[in-house]
Amino acid sequence: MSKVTLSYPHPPARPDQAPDFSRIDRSAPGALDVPPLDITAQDCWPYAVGLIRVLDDDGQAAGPWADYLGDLTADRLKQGLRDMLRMRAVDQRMQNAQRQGKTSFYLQCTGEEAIGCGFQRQLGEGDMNFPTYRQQSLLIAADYPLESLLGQLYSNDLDPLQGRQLPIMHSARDYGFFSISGNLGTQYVQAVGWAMACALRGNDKIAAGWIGDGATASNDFHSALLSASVYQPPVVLNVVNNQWAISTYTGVAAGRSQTYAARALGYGIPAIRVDGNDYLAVLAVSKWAIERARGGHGPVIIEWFTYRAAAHSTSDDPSAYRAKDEAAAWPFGDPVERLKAHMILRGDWTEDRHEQTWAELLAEVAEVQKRVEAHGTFVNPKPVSPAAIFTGVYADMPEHLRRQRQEMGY
Ligand SMILES: Cc1ncc(C[n+]2csc(CCOP(=O)(O)OP(=O)(O)O)c2C)c(N)n1
Ligand SMILES: [Mg+2]
Repeated sequence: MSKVTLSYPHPPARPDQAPDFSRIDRSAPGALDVPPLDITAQDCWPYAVGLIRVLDDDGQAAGPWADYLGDLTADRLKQGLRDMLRMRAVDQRMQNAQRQGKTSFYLQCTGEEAIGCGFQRQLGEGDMNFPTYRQQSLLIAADYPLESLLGQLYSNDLDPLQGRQLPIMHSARDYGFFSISGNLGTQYVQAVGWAMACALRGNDKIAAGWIGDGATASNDFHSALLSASVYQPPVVLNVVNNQWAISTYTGVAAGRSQTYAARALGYGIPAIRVDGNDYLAVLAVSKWAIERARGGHGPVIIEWFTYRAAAHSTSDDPSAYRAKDEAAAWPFGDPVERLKAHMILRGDWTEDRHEQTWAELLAEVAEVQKRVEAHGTFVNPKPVSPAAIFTGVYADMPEHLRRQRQEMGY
């Protein structure tokens, strides 16, 4: 009998089983200190396999990362909570809009709101994100107009891309949000390239790449890490580990690597792993990583440890492949509930104000939605002019295209 067998990773629980997160280590907030900005990859091992946390289970902020953040004003926390709630309101209403047939496709980021909302609030003007389709929270926290966000989803004349892209594939250069590509992984190499250009220009801007746990299996992930390791550009490389890649359990992309952050160490890139459902931990580590990149210390990888609470997209049904109550059993809770508990503990917030704010934000989104839908939806289409195919590519339209446009009668 051969001793050689192949190993196949299996999720800890399938639909007919109880959720099981016993494999996850929950070290206490404060277990890890704040490393110096010029820390080397060799010294990063504890940070790459540990987990930075600030909020404990009762909503208390504790430890060196809380001190590093300094005193956060009540307004700052309210802004964070409103960002996350606004994100959730948009997700809920757009999910429903897809179910009503008004748009072809939607994809929620439920449970992951803290990551983009917190990170964006630490970026500076002119910094550039290279996001995936699940970082719409970056746009919310960049105060991107809801009219443009929703217009893109309905592909009507309020869509800045004029219907040229799949709904959810936003592009907003002025808000630090590079065009999303449907091909997973491509944005990681682009982020490194952009950061190299920032260094060459000496403009003190940085780039931030974003990738999901599943997409770290792509060649682009490794090419990006190698280029970042060689040229040391100012880039923050984010891995959002939400435990699933559609129906594929995260263990398939991880293999025997202890964490995704640990992958970076082989490339000589410092890495840090963070509780992505802890808004304060997100603010603290984002601040550290962004300061580090801008300070000329080279690339850094952040693994955001989180859970995809909703379906992959409107085309997916997770009840077919994962335990029913898995989201509720996630050991790091829900980011909105955790920040809310912290603010109530500080005396800055109440349950009533929370309910009232949620109702206000839902009403705000519903009002914008109504206005945007008047410009056309899938059930009430108002197609953009065919002449739009001639715009948006050339600054000066070549002669042959000018002729073709005239032949079309525009
Ligand atoms: C190059 C490439 N391969 C496959 C796909 C199909 N695909 C779309 S989303 C997805 C799962 C990605 O999972 P992950 O990277 O964990 O991101 P998440 O959806 O969890 O945010 C796959 C395989 C694709 N879009 N591009
Ligand atoms: Mg994933």
